[in-house]
Amino acid sequence: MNFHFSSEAKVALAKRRPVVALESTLITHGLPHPVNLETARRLETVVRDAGATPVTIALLRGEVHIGLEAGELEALAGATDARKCSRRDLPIAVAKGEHGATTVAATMFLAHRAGIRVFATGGIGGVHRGHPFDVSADLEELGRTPVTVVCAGAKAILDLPLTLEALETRGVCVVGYGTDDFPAFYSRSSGLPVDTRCDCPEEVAALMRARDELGLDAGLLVCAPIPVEHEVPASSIEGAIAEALRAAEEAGVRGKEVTPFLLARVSALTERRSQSANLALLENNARVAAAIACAL
Ligand code: PSU
Ligand code: MN
Repeated sequence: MNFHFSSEAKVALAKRRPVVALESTLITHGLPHPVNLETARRLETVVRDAGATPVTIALLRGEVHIGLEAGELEALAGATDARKCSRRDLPIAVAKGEHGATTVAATMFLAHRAGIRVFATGGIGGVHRGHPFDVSADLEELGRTPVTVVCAGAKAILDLPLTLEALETRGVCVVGYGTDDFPAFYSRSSGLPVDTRCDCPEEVAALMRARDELGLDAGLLVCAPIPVEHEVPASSIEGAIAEALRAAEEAGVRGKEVTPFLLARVSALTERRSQSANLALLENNARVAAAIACAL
């Protein structure tokens, strides 16, 4: 299948320059318009300023795009009909000629196929609270695709201890970037330990090299805590999360709708405090990912 490459992506990949993949589900399903467009542009700028090339991945009219031109990014952010695409949804969007927004799992898969090794997102999916069989396909993908994913931990709406167990089962090494604790998205620590700590991009590059030399093909999960000035203490957000979870149960929300529903509820309940934290950690992750791409 032919992939469309943005002009910037084409040059950067051909010249083997540092490249950072960015996902698109957070644009269409994670943030409201027009904050989503501003954020998507801002993340691309942050990556460029850090010396790497941003490559936002999405499907437009059923075609895989590795990097979006400015007008394409704007169209995606304004689209109300984009399908949230995890791995299993990709063939559906392609066959039906739909716009598709890629989750962490689908973005990893496509980035890997395009030869991109580093990817920045907000928080990965994981095991849902009270629903231990609702396990995000992000975790499966991390177990089978050698892309380094920079995140602020798993989203706080999830069961974090079970999410770490599921990552261990899948052979995914969880790195704390400048921390010994697994971050909890809106707050810097979940109180749970990571597998190892890296304090600079070169240390992450060394882990990736060792993984490759061993012939392992799992992804690496690099967890950078939200910058301290933007942190929302777990104690002040836990009430909103509990209420959002109750609302989801009551409304019978299931499957791929669960995560967008919970994120929107928590954002509304915290009067957007969670949303501004979300933006701050996304920017931070883009910066860390660019530094890792440059160190490779
Ligand atoms: N992190 C955010 N906002 C989001 C997501 C992550 O800050 O919208 C998205 C990612 O694309 C992630 C997806 O892959 O939610 C997980 O969805 P699910 O739990 O249905 O696998
Ligand atoms: Mn799910």
